[in-house]
Amino acid sequence: ATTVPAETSKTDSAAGPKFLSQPLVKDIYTADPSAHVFDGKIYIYPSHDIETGMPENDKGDHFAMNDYHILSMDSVGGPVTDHGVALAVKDIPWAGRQLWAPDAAFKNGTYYLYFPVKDKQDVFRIGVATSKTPAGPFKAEATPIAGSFSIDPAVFTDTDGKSYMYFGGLWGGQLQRWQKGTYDANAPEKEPSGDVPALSARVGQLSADMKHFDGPVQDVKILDEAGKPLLASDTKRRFFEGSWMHKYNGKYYFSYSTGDTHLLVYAVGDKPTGPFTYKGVIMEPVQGWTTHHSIIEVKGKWYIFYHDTQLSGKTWLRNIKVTELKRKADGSIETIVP
Ligand code: FUB
Repeated sequence: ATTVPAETSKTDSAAGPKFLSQPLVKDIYTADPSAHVFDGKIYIYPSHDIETGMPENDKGDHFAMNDYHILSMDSVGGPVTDHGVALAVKDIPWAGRQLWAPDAAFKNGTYYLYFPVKDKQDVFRIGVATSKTPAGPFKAEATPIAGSFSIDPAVFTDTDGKSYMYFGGLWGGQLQRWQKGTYDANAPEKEPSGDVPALSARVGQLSADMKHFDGPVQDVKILDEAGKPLLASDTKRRFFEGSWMHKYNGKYYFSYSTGDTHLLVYAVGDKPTGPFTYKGVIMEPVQGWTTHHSIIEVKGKWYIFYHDTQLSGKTWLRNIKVTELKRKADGSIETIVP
């Protein structure tokens, strides 16, 4: 493990804490940060971006990542430790290419790392790997999670101990190819457009061993203020990728990226499986095409982890950041202008 001192951890009264909205690490490129507090420490499970020379296209071929590095911090703004390679494509028996945005969970004395990667037929599936320590290394199961597909797993454990996985992503994430319940290799590369219900994320409850779905996977229903499902034409509000779930004051906040309109938005519901009513924008567009986030509470304050391309200026070489998430008295989230 290597630890990078928090050169940015001092505060300055005019600008506020200097670590906010600055790259958390600079010696590797990182993206898609899924943050959790495990054992009193903050662990971040990001993608590890690399330069491969793959062409940039709407299928995301330029995101050709090979491994994960897990990062940790004792506190937000403190030194960041890079724990080295935690899992690599070569160690996943069924994997082909492209290790995309992961997430992690803790249960039964075990840490679970959930990861999307294309199988040897070039179809995205979601796998799970386990470790006795939060920073790994992780050992992958021999096969993907049965019934999983597409990308961007986000695992949420409710206060009653039940865990749920939210997943899915359009375009390169292949969600549009699963409209009939099986993979359709001939489906268009983009989602249906116009005034038809938008495709949405999926959610499935996880089994007690955290390695299977316990029952069928459902659509995440996101409704407008009139109770109608968001339409495909509503590109500034409809789901694209990058699900996250957090609970605040007994309500379930489902947040996600709108992809080609570059927003992070949220919808609120009364159950972890929805339906959710669209509420607003969490973050305006960042520098770079993608933005992907997680939201956690640390010592009574809420933070959003996200990425942009400040260090490289290149869409496929991103850097993760953190900033504070503020709410109004009614629980609504204040929009962040990065
Ligand atoms: O990192 C590859 C992909 O880019 C992720 O899976 C998406 O959420 C987007 O951030």
